[in-house]
Amino acid sequence: MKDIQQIDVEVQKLMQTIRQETLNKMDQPFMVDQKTGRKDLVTTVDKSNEQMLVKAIRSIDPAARILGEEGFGDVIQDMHGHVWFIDPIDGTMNFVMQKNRFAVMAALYIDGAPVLGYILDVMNNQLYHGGPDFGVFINQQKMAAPQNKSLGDSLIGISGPLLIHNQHQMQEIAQTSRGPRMYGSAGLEFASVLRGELCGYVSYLKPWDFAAGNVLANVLGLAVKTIDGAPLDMLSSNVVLVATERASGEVIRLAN
Ligand code: 2AM
Ligand code: CA
Ligand code: CA
Ligand code: CA
Repeated sequence: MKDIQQIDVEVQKLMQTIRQETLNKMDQPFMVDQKTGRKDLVTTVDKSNEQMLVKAIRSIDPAARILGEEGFGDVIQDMHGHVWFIDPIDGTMNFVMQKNRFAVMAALYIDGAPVLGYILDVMNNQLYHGGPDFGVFINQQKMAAPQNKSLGDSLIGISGPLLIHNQHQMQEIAQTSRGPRMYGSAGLEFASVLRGELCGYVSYLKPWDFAAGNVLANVLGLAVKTIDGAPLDMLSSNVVLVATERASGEVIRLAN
């Protein structure tokens, strides 16, 4: 069997191929469909990216079982063995409305343990990648752990629905911070927390939205939990909080 480092090198290359494909497809007409309504979209680019990713990951890692947002992977009911999570376009609304501020994500867990994570910021050509064996990199540059900032001295990412409906006291949490931010791509919001630009990010997310970010955040010493302070369930939706240790405690206290 291939070792993790070999898989990592090949998936880094794959992400560059996907980036080129995505840029090419963006320049041509593509179809946009509604999933559950006008705020929940899927495009032909989401679907073809996922089909490409599934095919390539199966050839790179024959042991892979794959959970993809658009359903071209496998049905996953347990975390046994090599489980991949893929999000072919994260921030589809931004992709459609702005052609900017979206990501492609993939992550590998082995027997439930986080092993590899990839967040590709397509328009900025920045690949956040790594794992517990390697550290975290932006392209070839190693990232340092962000400072342990407090909520009161920081910006915080909060998803639109949580803030608008004031779920989990999000308006009080936003008031306590220096200001809320809302980027519309879970992957890019995780990346901003990795960089120390946000002290945290909170949103209701599916496994493919948080799998890659969780791998990278753990390596950099950030806390990733549910808003109740519980461990994430990798096979269901969670209100996810990724934050510095300090901000994580503060947000969980205010939210509950
Ligand atoms: P997506 O674009 O891959 O669907 C902001 O919408 C962020 O939340 C995006 O990262 C988006 O991922 C994610 N998200 C999760 N569930 C969503 C939903 N039901 N509708 C829209 N976005 C959702
Ligand atoms: Ca979606
Ligand atoms: Ca997503
Ligand atoms: Ca998606």
